[in-house]
Amino acid sequence: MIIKKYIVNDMKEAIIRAKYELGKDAVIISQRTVKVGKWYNLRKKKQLEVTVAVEENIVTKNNNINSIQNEYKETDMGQSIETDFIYEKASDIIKNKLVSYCDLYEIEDNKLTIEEKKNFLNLVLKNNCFEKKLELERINVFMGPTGVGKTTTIAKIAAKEHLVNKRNVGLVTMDTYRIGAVEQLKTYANILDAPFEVVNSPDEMAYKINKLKDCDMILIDTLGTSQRNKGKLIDIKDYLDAIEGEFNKYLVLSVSTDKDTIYSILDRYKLLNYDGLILTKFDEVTVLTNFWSIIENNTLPVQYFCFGQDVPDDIKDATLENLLDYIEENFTYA
Ligand SMILES: Nc1nc2c(ncn2[C@@H]2O[C@H](COP(=O)(O)OP(=O)(O)OP(=O)(O)O)[C@@H](O)[C@H]2O)c(=O)[nH]1
Ligand SMILES: [Mg+2]
Repeated sequence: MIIKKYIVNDMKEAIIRAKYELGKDAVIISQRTVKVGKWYNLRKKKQLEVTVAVEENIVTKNNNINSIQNEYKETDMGQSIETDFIYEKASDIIKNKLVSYCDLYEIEDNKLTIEEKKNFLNLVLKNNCFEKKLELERINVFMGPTGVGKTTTIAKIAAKEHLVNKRNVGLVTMDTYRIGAVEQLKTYANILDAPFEVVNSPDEMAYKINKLKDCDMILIDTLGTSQRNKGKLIDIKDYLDAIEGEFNKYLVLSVSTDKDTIYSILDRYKLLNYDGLILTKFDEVTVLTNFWSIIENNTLPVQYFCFGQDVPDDIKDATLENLLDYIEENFTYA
């Protein structure tokens, strides 16, 4: 068996070169993307490493490049091979949009090149929630279902703002409901040497925030609550209504939550008028189904995404560039 690797621009080039050098019986046994810059940067194309094998006794070097190119067109080899990883992982809705796009331009779906599919995906995502960003307000509230990572995310943002942007960050919690919740945020406040306040009732809100008047940035933690518990959502609303001035409200969602539940959270939490999203737990999922369903059903800005428990490292700005890099690096071929 002869095994050979080719670094090529696309599968078509690999097939042509393999058939030229190893003969028509050469078979592709694997392909992987090799990092040469970033693929969505049109000037720096990413390359494919394609591994090809052929039985030693049937290597028949074919010098007629035209006949190979014709043969490529006639076979379905190019189409049967896994095309583009991120496109493959995209949801049916996004793929259907691709089909409509092809109809619009009268091109057949399977005739689009990998690069065109990537550009299309880029376009779909760009029209969506990653291109928008909320103006950072001085006061920021984090809300969402239990255990999605609200408090941990606050600690990550506080640490980054404190260490990198040298901001004087104040931390506030109104979660006096869950045992240990106050201590959890207080521990992070102590580590950062950040001022920390506990708000026990809506009446205390304005006063406690005023105590942090020297802070450039205030991050407020809320108690986690099921989207189905309207009573608790209304309790949180009472606290939020007591905040004076402008502030941002982030809904924190885990991409490990199933998509029907995500729809319901996006819907029921509207009661609290969230302005943007933070997505957590990318490291916990093996498929991106829930992630796609979030971006298909949300037009509000996604501000950050989180991919682990480490404070402050496992958070990034949810730019399209950062997200696609993360997806590409961390979700391996099926
Ligand atoms: N794997 C993973 N774990 C995370 C991530 N973010 C937070 N966690 C973990 O999830 C658990 C819950 O995190 P918390 O920050 O306490 O979640 P919360 O939303 O504040 O929870 P409640 O206040 O109880 O509603 C902790 O074990 C965190 O370390 C993430 O992006 N990935
Ligand atoms: Mg919490």
